[in-house]
Amino acid sequence: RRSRFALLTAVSHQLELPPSAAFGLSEQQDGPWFSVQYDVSLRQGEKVSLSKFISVHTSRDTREEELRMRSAEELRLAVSRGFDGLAKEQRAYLDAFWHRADVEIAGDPALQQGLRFNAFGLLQSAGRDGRTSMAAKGLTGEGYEGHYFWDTEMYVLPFFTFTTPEIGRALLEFRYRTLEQARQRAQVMSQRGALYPWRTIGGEENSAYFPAGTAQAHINADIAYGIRQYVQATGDEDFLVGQGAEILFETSRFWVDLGHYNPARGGAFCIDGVTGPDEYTALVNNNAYTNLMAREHLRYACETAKLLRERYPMEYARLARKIGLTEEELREWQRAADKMYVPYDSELGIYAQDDTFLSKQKWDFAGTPPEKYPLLLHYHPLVIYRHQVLKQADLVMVLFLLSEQFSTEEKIRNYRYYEPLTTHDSSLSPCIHSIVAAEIGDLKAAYDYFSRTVRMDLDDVNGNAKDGLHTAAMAGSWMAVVNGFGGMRLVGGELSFHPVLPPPWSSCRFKVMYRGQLLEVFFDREQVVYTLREGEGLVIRHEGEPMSIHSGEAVRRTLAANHPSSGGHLVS
Ligand code: IFM
Repeated sequence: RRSRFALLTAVSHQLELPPSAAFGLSEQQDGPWFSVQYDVSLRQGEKVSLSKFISVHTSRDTREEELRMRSAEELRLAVSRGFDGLAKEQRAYLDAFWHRADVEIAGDPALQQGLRFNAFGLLQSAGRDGRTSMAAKGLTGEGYEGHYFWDTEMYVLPFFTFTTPEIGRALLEFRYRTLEQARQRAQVMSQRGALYPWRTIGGEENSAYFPAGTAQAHINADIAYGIRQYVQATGDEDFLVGQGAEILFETSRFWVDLGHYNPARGGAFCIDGVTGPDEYTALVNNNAYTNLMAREHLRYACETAKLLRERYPMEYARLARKIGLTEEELREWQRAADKMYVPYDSELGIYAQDDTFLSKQKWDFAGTPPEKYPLLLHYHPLVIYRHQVLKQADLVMVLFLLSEQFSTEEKIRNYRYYEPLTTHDSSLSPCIHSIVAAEIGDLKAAYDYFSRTVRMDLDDVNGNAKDGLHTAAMAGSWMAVVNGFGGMRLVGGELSFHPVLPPPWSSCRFKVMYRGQLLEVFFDREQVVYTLREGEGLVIRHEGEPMSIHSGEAVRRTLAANHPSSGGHLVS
């Protein structure tokens, strides 16, 4: 009533009867309930079939006064195509989807089923019109009130970027459409630029509990990361020039205004009073994930400004005028990035999750019985915040996202420190641990974490599937195969692979779209075969070695026996 959002659902029935069958129809209305009853007399062996055609229209696409007319037309069209015609169209659509998105694993039917269930669920729930996104629970339940989170850019978007890029673009367009609300939000927070809401439907901030809500400013950097990945994977500079750049610039302004050059840290750029991805640690200074991702964000904004200035000077001038962008600001973004503070503990040889995390008391895991998990349902947040305990991947996540910035030894040390402190009380956590575990050669952990993710909803692993599916984990299961076992990374626009097969499987096959070309990756224990299914040719890296693949060509490589990941052993 308040939003004046109107929705109209219309139904048309097509009843097919034997010519001689007697037939009666009655319609009833009881308050808001409307029903239609058909009475048909049949002889044994005769059959009756009822096709139900349903249309759904909203005032977002059609003016409210025209909804009835529009629905009637749509229904007429649907009935004229008939069930078979519509099913054929749907099949063609889904065949095209599976052709690019299917992942096949041989030797594990239950996990195979989970992967397909997840891909299909993602497709069903993703917004495609640039005005809607992907709710944390998709369209499947009322958990999180239908809100969109960072789950979209960091989990769901990669799946679409690499399989169905047109949906990837639509998800990012949603952020452009809601940029104005993000600008207003930054103002409310007394900052310049734009701050995207932690949870939203229409673009406004809908978080009630700010320590694990608005304080998660990393969402700005997550969106920037999603834009970069999408643009590098698709080559869609049209999106970057027309929409992405404005998002990147406005959100960069927020960072330089939020942070400060701290004399107590040798003049390094510090970001205080934020919450990182781990929601069991709140309102901290210098969350390493946030600072590393903000640094990347600022760098990419500077690169984008340079690209636009050189290649799209008119569009750049127009945008700079529109948002009042100055050269001085660009220098400031670069300076903040160059001087970004990243907390590091040289004694432990690891990154500190934030300025105070490592000095806190460790959570008493041995004294916490299984029924006390998830911790958030049994302990006051303040109790949890005082301890070294994680709800979900935080520093471990950035080891994957900015993989090229850490050595294998660093990854191992950091993973070994944070993994035992992580409860995985968030469904967003196991898939990320699976990916990093695969990279450092702990195949058993990688496989266990993957198994926990891939059937999360089919087996109701977290006991809350009644509230809706876990879309981030669903997309995370795709990432665990492609980025984890397939070892795919996109660095500087270059696609690389480092496949390793977990012991229970006999082979794995997936495809990725890259700059309009479709690459198939098949690997078993001995070899990997890269085949360019669509496209003229591309250059990728296999275990660091550059290789060209031409149209229709299959290139084979023996899998290296001495890499930490291929032997399943662990470098310590
Ligand atoms: O966005 C996530 C968050 O990281 C953990 N709690 C649930 C949110 C929605 O899935």
